[in-house]
Amino acid sequence: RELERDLREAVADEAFELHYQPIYDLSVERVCGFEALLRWKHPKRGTVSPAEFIPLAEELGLIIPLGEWVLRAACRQASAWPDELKVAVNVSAVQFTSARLITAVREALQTAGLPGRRLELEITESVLVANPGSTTAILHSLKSLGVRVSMDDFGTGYSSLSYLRSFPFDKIKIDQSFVRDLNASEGSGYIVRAVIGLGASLGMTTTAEGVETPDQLQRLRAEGCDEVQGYLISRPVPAGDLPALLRRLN
Ligand code: G
Ligand code: G
Ligand code: MN
Ligand code: NA
Repeated sequence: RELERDLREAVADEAFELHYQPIYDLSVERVCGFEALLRWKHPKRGTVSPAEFIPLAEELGLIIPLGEWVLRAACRQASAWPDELKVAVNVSAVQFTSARLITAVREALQTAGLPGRRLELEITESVLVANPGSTTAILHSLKSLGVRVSMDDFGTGYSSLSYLRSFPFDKIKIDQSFVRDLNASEGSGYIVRAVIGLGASLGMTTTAEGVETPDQLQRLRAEGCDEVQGYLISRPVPAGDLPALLRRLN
């Protein structure tokens, strides 16, 4: 397939770019970090979404070099930001269980001179479902590097509650589907409230994703959510736009 050949070439040429979406801390009303979101600048198709090419990269075994490129690029770019800003990187299932993960994270931090506490790794529930046995050891190895770990897209997978109890997550990212319905459906409001309460009880930070309207933001504030992320604050932007974005938001 054509896309397959192009992706192999793109990984070899590192023809990717990271965009960054701010994560906003409601307790201090400031940006506390950015989530790195991968973009492929395809010569003919334009920008291709990771939702399309990550599954293909996993299938072709390209996710390891690609994921390591993301880690290196994110750590290098974050090392130029003010010290209070963290960078969050998404880790796919295949990358999470690869034998190289811990080494790759350690090397990316070292090469960039970035302290581990400034890196957050986002892992989805589906990753845990696929590898419950090895997960605890991997998470502890990451945490021994000072890195924080977040459960991404919380509420969309399976066995969420037992996973929260069993695994040492620092943060819960409430899936955008619950935030979208926050003011339209009573049920979503109850779920968001329950997850924020659960996070607080377990000593985990809660971040609401996909915040698009002032009403949603107001509700999340009222419920005591720690952090928000979404188009209302900002869409993901190229690294060069971050200084102006920080001036506008902080
Ligand atoms: O940025 P966007 O909304 O297009 O992202 C689509 C999906 O791709 C999301 O699920 C997001 O988590 C995932 N994604 C974005 N960047 C990366 C990345 O660097 N690595 C992995 N594994 N997934 C990513
Ligand atoms: O799976 P993950 O949560 O990592 O994916 C983040 C995805 O959500 C990215 O593709 C990002 O572009 C997208 N996103 C971020 N903020 C919003 C938002 O406010 N609304 C919508 N619809 N998507 C968003
Ligand atoms: Mn994410
Ligand atoms: Na998410």
